Amino acid sequence: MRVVYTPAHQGHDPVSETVMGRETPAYEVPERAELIRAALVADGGFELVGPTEHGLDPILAVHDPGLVRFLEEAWAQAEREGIDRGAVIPDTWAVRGLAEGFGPEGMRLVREPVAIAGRAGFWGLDSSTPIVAGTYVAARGAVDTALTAVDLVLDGGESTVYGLCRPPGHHAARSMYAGYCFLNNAAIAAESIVGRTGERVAILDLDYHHGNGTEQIFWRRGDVLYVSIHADPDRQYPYVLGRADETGEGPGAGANLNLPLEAGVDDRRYLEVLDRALEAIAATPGSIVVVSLGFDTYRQDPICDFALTTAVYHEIGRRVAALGRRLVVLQEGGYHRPTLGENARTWLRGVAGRAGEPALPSTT
Ligand code: SP5
Ligand code: ZN
Repeated sequence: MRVVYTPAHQGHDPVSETVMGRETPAYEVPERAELIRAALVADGGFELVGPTEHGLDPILAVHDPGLVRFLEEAWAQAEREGIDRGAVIPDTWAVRGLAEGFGPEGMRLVREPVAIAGRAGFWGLDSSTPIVAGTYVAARGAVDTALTAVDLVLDGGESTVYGLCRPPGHHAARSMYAGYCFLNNAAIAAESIVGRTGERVAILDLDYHHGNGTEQIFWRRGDVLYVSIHADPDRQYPYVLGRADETGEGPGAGANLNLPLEAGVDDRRYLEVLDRALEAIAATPGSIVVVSLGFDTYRQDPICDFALTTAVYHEIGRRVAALGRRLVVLQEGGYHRPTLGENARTWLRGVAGRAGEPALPSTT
């Protein structure tokens, strides 16, 4: 199986993030992708390839040019302003209440601030998504990784390709970075597949958190089905979206399926809900599924509360592959570093067992 990987992610190396006002060591760190890469290389059944550059057009098909310009400029501006720490983390956000009461003028008055602290709070959602010197180059590398995985599936005849994207993407909305995500790799990949094939595409989001960015980007779109299994936002990030009654609007009505879950979800419960998600996908036309894959559903994840085991990832991969569709699998979250490599390897081995999939050399 082909794995798309680039060392460009290493430049996004935040030391800390701010959680409820407290500075804590960053969870989303370069070691994550390196551990996954090492586990797949050691397995012997995976072939690493570098991404090709796809430029800005596929990004601007999904994101506001203002967000992209901000991400590109942020670090240099922070340095010019003499920021005395290694990361941009805002403390003032452009929240809903600012524009309230001005009438239709409101959103024109609330314009992009000038200072870096203000700009970061205007484009960002939260205090746990630091921007550092290498963030923009890393985020662009993750998008190229996703788009190269798409190329290998559409033009390269591969039935499954894994894009080892880092930073992750599913919290990034059209004009907002959030939740360790800057550009929405899965949304950009799905949009590109729709544009190139004219087919409907399904996105299956298996990260522990709801992919609010992906949901928003395709909310009014009937050609992209978004299906997500995640922690109930009543108790977990992103708190404001991810409820079961969010089903899409306009042409997208019925093309959004949220499956929010309680704490403590175990293997059995998860597989039961996964089957519902897979039924929804099977009922929708199309031959390609983009998987937003997170391992923060693992029982020992430091910031999450599901109880999945390593073994179930093989079964999840197997059931997703049993859809019989081509798969563009893109890495999202997962923060328990000691098991990250093995969990990813196990999931992808679950896929690789299917009929028609080129067999991987067996492990001894
Ligand atoms: C891609 C992805 O998985 N992003 C997740 C972003 C979560 N950010 C919020 C961090 C808040 C952590 N709360 C910690 C609670 C520990 N008990
Ligand atoms: Zn997550």
